[in-house]
Amino acid sequence: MNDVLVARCAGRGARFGQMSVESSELSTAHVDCDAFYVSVELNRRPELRGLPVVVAGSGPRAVVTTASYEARRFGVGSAMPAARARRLCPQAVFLPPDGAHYREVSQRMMEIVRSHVDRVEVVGLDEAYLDLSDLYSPRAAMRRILADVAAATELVCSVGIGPNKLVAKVASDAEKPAGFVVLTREQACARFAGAAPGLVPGIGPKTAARLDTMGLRTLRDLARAPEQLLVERFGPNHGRELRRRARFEHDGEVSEARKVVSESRETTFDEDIGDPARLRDALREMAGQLCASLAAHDHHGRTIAIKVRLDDFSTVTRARTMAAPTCDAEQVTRVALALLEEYSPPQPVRLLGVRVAGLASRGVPTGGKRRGGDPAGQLELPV
Ligand code: TTP
Ligand code: MG
Repeated sequence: MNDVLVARCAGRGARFGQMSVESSELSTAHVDCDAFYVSVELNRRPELRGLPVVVAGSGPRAVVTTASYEARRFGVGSAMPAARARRLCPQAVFLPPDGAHYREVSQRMMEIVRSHVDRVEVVGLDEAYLDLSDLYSPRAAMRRILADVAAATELVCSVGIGPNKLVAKVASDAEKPAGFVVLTREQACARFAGAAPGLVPGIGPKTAARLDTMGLRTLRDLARAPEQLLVERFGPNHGRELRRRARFEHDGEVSEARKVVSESRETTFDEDIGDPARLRDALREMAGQLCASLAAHDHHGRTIAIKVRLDDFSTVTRARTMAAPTCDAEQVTRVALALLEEYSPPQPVRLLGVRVAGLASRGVPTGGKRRGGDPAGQLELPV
């Protein structure tokens, strides 16, 4: 306990005049560690500080989990094949991932956050939403939390504070590393008006591409688009939701445990594919990306499924349930390939997808999605 906690005001509003305005406008924070895996590694290998450091597996299909900001300057980034990262930055120090250790550090971090704030929604190993609405001074509380996290774990985090989760999420990403960005909804609209719609979680690349063809290239364009137009193109729910998101309107609560049911990746090919080898390659790649994302969220699922849409649009799914939950790329790939072989598509394939369902997390509650939306895939509950 500390003085921020002690300073909570029960009947917020009446007594604290100015404070009540601040509290109601700044009810939500999003906190996300900077270069999480790398930062954890550097804490036990301080001699590597300041160097380009990449955490990646070692097999031929290994991908980068994360890169230090020094390595990012060379263009190295998450989910990139490790071989490409080595070409871009040969001088980087490559370290193998140590998931168990990252989970342990994550738990320590979240315990500290929870010691300050009652309602915390953990949405990944290194990120969480915090309900600040009971706090006397949200900014001071967040500074204190950051200091306590740094003291206990040596981790540096970026923070966004706003009136809802959407503003908080985008704000925390806006000035990484060590960002501390506080925005009202109106300020968020103004600040990100010129950004592409895909900046906002929940607007994925396919939607962004469709918006682009409609001439809606910025959040400002989207926020000002006639609702009727969006409803016609995207249907009533999605159409209205897009416009709301572009206006940074969001009423999702910070909830302590949300159930994310499944996560998937799927691709519609530019041309239908009949060649089994090409289908296998595509499936391998998607399974790798999916598992990287599952691992990043500490999500493990028992059911592995594939989806195949043929050239006549008929669609089949095939699934298999494992004895234990997994996010292991090798296992998911092996099962997905076996399911594909068993089905053996009788016609050229238009769309291929892979899904891991029955998700749960080890150590931290299940939660939401990655920054900037869920780039290639579908996560069942957005933000
Ligand atoms: P992020 O918070 O997305 O990334 P980061 O913490 O490395 O960098 P920053 O927030 O400063 O931009 O993800 C948290 C961890 O999840 C990351 O350190 C490694 C893991 N991860 C993967 O394993 N694969 C991925 O594709 C991504 C994006 C992250
Ligand atoms: Mg992070």
